[in-house]
Amino acid sequence: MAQVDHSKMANAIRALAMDGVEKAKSGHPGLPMGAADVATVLFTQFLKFDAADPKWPDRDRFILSAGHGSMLLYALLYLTGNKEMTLDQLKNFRQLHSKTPGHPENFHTSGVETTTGPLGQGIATSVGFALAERMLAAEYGDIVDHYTYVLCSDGDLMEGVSHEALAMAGHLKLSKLIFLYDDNGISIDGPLSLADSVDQVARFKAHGWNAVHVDGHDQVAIAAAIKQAQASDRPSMIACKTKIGFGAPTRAGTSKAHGEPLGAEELAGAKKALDWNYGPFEVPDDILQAWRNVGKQGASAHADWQKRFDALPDDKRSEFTRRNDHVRPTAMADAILTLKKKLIAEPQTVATRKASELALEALVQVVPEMVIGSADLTPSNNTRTKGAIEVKPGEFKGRYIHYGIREMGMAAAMNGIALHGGFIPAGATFMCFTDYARPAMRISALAQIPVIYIMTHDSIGLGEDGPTHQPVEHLAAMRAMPNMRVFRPADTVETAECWQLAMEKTNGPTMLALSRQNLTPVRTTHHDDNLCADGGYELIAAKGKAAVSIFASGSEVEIAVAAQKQLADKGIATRVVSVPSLELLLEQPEERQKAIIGDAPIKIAVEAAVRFGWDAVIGHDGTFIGMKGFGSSAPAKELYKLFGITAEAVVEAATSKHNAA
Ligand SMILES: Cc1ncc(C[n+]2csc(CCOP(=O)(O)OP(=O)(O)O)c2C)c(N)n1
Ligand SMILES: [Mg+2]
Repeated sequence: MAQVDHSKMANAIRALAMDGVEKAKSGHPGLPMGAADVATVLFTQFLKFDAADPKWPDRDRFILSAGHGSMLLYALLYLTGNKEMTLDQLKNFRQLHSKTPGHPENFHTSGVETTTGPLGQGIATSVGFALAERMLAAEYGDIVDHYTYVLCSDGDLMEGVSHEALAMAGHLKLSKLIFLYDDNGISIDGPLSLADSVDQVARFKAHGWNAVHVDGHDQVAIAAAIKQAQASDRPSMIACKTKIGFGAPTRAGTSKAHGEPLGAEELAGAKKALDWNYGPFEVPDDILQAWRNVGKQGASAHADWQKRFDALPDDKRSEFTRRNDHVRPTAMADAILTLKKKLIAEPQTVATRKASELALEALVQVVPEMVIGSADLTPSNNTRTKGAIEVKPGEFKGRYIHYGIREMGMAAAMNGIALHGGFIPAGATFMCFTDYARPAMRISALAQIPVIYIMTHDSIGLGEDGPTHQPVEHLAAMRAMPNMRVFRPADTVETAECWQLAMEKTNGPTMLALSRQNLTPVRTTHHDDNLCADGGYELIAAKGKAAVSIFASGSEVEIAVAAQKQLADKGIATRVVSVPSLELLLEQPEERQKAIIGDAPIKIAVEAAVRFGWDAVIGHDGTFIGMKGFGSSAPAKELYKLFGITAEAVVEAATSKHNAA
């Protein structure tokens, strides 16, 4: 078979990217044109993959961190023969229902490893991919042995999260992580010199990486650098000096090439300069065939792998598959049930962060794929189970991760760990610092990644650390995020139930909002059913027809319970509805919601947070007892008094409304 020249293969990417963006009348031709040589070297000479099976567990991962360059990835998927990525898909770039959205989406397009677009996310997520690979290899040996390659841009490296990602990867010695940096010196506003003068190679080296410069259009130099990177005992960064929009006669090397169609004249000029004499979306047979062969190159490695995999003992093989497919162990439900019975038999007045630790102790016994960690708040988050072993630099047998004070880096790494497959990541910090983790939490939600966020110190109830640490708007903010499940359990039993629901949600993330302060058990009788599963349930029924319904979550449920007793003593029929997940309750079918919310004329919600969202349950005319502004520094009990979040306040509100009726 005749060899096809490297430059022709690279130009096929350039041409498809130009044509795709032109037809869509929007998109980013500059990166695919500039990085085409780098991508061609990587895909033709190094990337281990089999286009016939984009989900082969031991494939090398390729992450396009600079998601705006999506046409590069789509062109590669098409050229190498990914079945779903037809030429029609390229022609429908950025159109409704196409497999070629503006930025790559893993849950939508086969062959896309993670959702990118917000700069910095891809590189931070890649740390989790590379870490998961090493951790899984530590368990399964040579059936897990692949690289994680990342194509990143100036923007990726300017984003703050890049610092967290680099530091983590360098510290852990993730030697199979290789960054190809599209070092084109251009961003949207113009030359990088407008806003940046970092020596990236020196910076990576300072983080413990192996880092070099190469000419990003010299295929031999690129290949040599990748070879060297593969052999390194540290993660590697290859700064590939490229020209953005390579080939475009007037726009190459300028920000004009970054994010708009070239236009007919410039496009024709580029094709001429590249000696590409073909019509829109046309790739000559010999070039296409050469690319298709690249897509098949990995088939023999895949077959070898399959043999090794098939030779594993049955139980090891089925366990690998179960974990890879995000199927939860059958023993999990029983473990939670046993724990619930024990918690009823021996009630404990503890903080829900402690209750979460009890649930974790039970879960880690039966769910070996749990990877737990904290952003340097291990003793406060109660995340470390007995006998947990930490992951150390170059040593990946442990399952506890000290993420350092890197909330967004942690969240993004967890996305990568979950997307890689084989693990369920759960990570913790103070709930107030969801603000720091939020951009990656949003990717978890959008990209349907099963990550569990353990967020402790969930209100003014944390007390003395004061308003900088006391979340007030964070519950509302997280509830507003589509596909982010928020649970705020009220006691040990609810915490166990919410943990079970978090573990069972495999199409998106869960956040557990947990108290610092001790809470009185509100669940005193055992139920086999998971009462938190509908988001809310009647905890205490009214004697007779209810005049008052009190709704509460987490630490305020005990306040609702105390108020109910006082109101009942006054002869005002009152019920309590515990609402561990407001948004899950509001997702129930209308009839179910009605049954849970009930029709008591007086509705009161109690939550040590802002009202936002609660009107859907209590109505505009409902009473909300909670926070209107930031908290304060003092012991928790005094703060609850100061802000009027007390049983007495609930009783007074209910009584005055009842008397006025
Ligand atoms: C977090 C974030 N901020 C802003 C943007 C908008 N944006 C898209 S690309 C880009 C910068 C382009 O520069 P570079 O990353 O070097 O890409 P190149 O132009 O070289 O392809 C910006 C600001 C974004 N996608 N993500
Ligand atoms: Mg750039």
